[in-house]
Amino acid sequence: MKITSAEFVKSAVDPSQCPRDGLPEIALIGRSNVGKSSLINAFVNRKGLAKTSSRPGKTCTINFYRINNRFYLVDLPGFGYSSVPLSVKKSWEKMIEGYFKGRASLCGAFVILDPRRDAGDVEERLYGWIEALGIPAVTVFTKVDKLSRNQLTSRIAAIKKAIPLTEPVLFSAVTGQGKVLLGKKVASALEAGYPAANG
Ligand SMILES: Nc1nc2c(ncn2[C@@H]2O[C@H](COP(=O)(O)OP(=O)(O)OP(=O)(O)O)[C@@H](O)[C@H]2O)c(=O)[nH]1
Ligand SMILES: [Mg+2]
Repeated sequence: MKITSAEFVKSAVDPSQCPRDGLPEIALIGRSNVGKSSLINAFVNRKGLAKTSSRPGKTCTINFYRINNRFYLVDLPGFGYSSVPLSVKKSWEKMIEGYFKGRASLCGAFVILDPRRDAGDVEERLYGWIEALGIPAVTVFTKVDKLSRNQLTSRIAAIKKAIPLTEPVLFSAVTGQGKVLLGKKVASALEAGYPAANG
């Protein structure tokens, strides 16, 4: 997918603040610090468009990036960041769940996983929401530059035992690996359009 434009449009903390122009959108979801914001920057070739940090908990609102004037990539706060107070964590989770369950323009959701970390209850819940919406779930393993080929293969095999994965994208924001495949997944989610169940 050729990226011709990428712009930050707005941040939202509840559904009423989300864009209403009806463009289709694809959300990036996963635990804190896995590299959701970095993936957006790498994918659209714009360092610093989405704010990133080596400390988890950087993204704390629902952020809309309009790509090619045709669709949104939506950056979400991470799940399971243990250093924020429980009340904040709960409010982020509620915000994300509210967004997910009420967003008619959602065409796809990319679950972002760090292959070095085990997947579990959090991811199971996320895949459950996505399935309930009838939108495609795409699994992306990020930071693959941090592992050897063998390490990566065995980590993915281990994670597959916990959650069923179909053809994950292997991605690195550092080397750019996986950008072409990610573009294809974006294009096919957009092509499939909105699920009937979702308006
Ligand atoms: N080596 C390597 N580092 C990465 C990659 N992607 C992200 N990082 C680093 O991982 C850290 C977290 O990246 P973010 O993009 O801020 O992660 P996030 O998932 O948006 O985090 P929250 O907003 O806190 O949920 C930063 O220090 C990034 O530089 C990658 O592909 N390779
Ligand atoms: Mg982020």
